[in-house]
Amino acid sequence: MQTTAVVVPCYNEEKRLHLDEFRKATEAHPAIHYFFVNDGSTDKTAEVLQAFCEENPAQLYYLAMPQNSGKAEAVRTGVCHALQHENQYEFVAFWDADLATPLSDVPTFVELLQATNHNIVMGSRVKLLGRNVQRQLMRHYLGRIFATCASFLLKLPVYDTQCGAKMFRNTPEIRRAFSEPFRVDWIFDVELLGRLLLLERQGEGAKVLETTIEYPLQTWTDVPGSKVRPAHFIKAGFEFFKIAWMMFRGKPPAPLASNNPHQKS
Ligand SMILES: Nc1nc2c(ncn2[C@@H]2O[C@H](COP(=O)(O)OP(=O)(O)O)[C@@H](O)[C@H]2O)c(=O)[nH]1
Ligand SMILES: [Mg+2]
Repeated sequence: MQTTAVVVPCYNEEKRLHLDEFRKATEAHPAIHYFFVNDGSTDKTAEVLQAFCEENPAQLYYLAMPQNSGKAEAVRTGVCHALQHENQYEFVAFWDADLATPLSDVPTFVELLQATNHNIVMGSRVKLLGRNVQRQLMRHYLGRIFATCASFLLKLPVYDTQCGAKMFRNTPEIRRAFSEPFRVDWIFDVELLGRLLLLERQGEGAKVLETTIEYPLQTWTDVPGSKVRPAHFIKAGFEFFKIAWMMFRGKPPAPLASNNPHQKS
C-alpha cells in the first residue's frame, strides 16, 4: 500500500474547480489519486468533471451520487468507494473542492502520517503571524464558538473540527467510522471524531487523543461562493444535540461485514 486517495465532494462547483491545480498536483505526485464525487449538481459540474477525469484515468476518478445527498454522504461514499480496494490505499483524505486548503498540503499530510504513528491529520485554521489564514471575521468568531462547543462535547482538546481538509490512515476503525451514513450533515466531522471516540471507549479503536494531529495550515483562503448559509448554523446547533445523544448512548458503528471488501475488519 503506497497510494493516497483524496475524495473531493462537489456540489455545483462548475465555476470554482481549479482544474489546473489538480493537473499540477497529479503530475507532481503520481501516487496520489483523486475521487471527485458529484453530489447531484444542477450546473455543469458533471460534464466538467467527467471530461477532466478522462484526461488521466489512472489518477482521476469520477463518482456520481444519484441525487443531492449533502457533503457528509458525498464524502462518505467517496471514502468507502476508494477503500473498496482496501490494500490499494494507505491513506484516504477528503478535501474541499474550492481548494481553500491548497493541494500542496496533500503531500504534507501524507508525510506527517508516514513519519509518525498517527492515524489522522486534520487541517487547522489558526490565525498566526506569518501565516496566511484569511477568514471572514463573522465566520471566524462563529467558528471559534462552534469549535469550543465541539471540543466540550467530545471532551477532546480539538481546535478546529470543521476545516475541509483531513487525512486518515486506512485502518479497520477508520473504515468502520465511515461505514454507516452520518446522522448529521454539516458537522459530520464532529460525528466522525465521536464515532472514533466511542470505538476507543469500547476498546475497539486506537486512542483518538494520541493518534490525531491538528496541522496548522500555512495558507487557508475563504473562497467566495460558499454554499453555507446562516440557516446552516442554526441547523448545526440541532445537529449538535444528535451527536450529544449518540455520545450519551455510547453505541459505536456496527462491526464491519466480512462479505464487503471495504468493510473488512
Ligand atoms: N456533496 C455536497 N457537497 C457540498 C454541498 N455543499 C457544499 N459542498 C461541498 O463542500 C465543500 C465546502 O463547501 P463550501 O460551500 O465551500 O463551504 P465552506 O468552505 O464551509 O463555506 C465543497 O467541496 C463543496 O462542493 C452539498 O450540498 N453537497
Ligand atoms: Mg469553501
